[in-house]
Amino acid sequence: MPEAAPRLARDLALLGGSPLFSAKLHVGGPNVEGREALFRRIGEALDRRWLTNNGELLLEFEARLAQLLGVRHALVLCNGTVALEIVARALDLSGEVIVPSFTFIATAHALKWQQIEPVFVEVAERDHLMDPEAVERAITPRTTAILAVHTWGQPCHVEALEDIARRHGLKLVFDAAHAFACADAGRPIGGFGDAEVFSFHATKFFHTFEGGAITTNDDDLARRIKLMRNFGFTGFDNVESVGVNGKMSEVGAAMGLTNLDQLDHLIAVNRRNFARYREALRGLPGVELLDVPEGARRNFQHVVLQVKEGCALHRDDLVEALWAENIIARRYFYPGCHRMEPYRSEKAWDLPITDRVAGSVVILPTGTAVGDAEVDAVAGAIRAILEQADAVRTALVGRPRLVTQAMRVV
Ligand code: T4K
Repeated sequence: MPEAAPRLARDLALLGGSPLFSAKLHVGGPNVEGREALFRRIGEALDRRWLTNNGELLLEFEARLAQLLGVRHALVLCNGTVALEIVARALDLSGEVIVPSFTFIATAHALKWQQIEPVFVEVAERDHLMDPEAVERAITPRTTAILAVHTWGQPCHVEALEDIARRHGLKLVFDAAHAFACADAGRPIGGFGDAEVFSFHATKFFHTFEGGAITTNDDDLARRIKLMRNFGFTGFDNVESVGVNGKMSEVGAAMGLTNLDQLDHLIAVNRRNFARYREALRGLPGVELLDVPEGARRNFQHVVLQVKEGCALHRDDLVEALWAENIIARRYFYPGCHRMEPYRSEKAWDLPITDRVAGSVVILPTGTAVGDAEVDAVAGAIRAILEQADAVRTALVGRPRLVTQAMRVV
């Protein structure tokens, strides 16, 4: 392990040098190990001519997930967002549901899409997790549930939230999109609250191309969810409830099974990258990695750098300089759900801590596309950019911003 990341022996790209990486280094570059096993499983599904709807691979995948997570039911779906919507329906949520604003927009949209009002509350600056006291203050007669997020794979304040939910007669759901294979004091994430929801999107360390899962120990809820993900069908010609198509195909399940075989390896890679970032960035003034407590069971898929007050550069300038190097660091979850439509037009939200956190976070690349050399190069770039803060700031004046110009395909 190096004592400090190497300095860049070249000009920063923003200052006229060529980019450090010749191709873009992404946050969330998918893990693509185990191709032989994947292709074998897909081949078997093709041979069976059974491609979706409770196929053999899906059933095996669900059984292995339930065992791994220590839950009675692990129901796999087409993505995490639809999984959240189906949970909201299956639990009959309505009125208002309390959520953090500092989360991916899908957490809020899944509610809104079901005509439920997300009520945004603050997170704690220390860990970016929803503040239970803020939750309690936000409860009104219209509140039906709390939807908490295990942000960056850290367990929420589960006991405090369970206590609040019990005292106020509210449902409790966890958005565990980041928290696959994580645990809270030895208990796997997956078994808390009424249900937990995972995302297996391609950019997650454990993925099924697109996909998600709902875990629960409630047999009735599991039955309703199973019906809802398949149009409400109970038989070939019988529909028992309103439903949607939330199914995962056998190709997705094949990827899931293959990634389950790789799980320990994928976590080990992330853990190693995280440790190397931590060493390489240690003591660098103005920035700090969000740490993971010793011995905590985490997947280490998010390397969260916080740009502190008094840092030589503004967070956005640092990210801009990294993008110039082809290091596509991300500003998750800037600017916060409360500052995006439709929510920002509906109410003047006052969430100063969320604003501060959303304005300070930089997510760095990790996963199997990243090794020691890449970690050292990214950390070295951060160091060099901060050391040349004045020149970087001057170079950015009047220059079109890469980060805000990068439009999504619509
Ligand atoms: N709740 C929470 C707390 C979540 O974080 C998420 C999803 C959800 C719910 C909803 O779950 P899903 O419905 O997605 O299953 C990404 C992911 O799309 C999203 O799944 C994830 N959270 C969120 C935190 O990050 P974007 O908008 O940054 O994704 P995208 O597709 O633009 O990809 C990010 C970068 O990864 C790209 O710049 C390029 C790279 N990439 C992407 C893909 C798809 C690749 O290199 N290869 C690829 O195949 O949201």
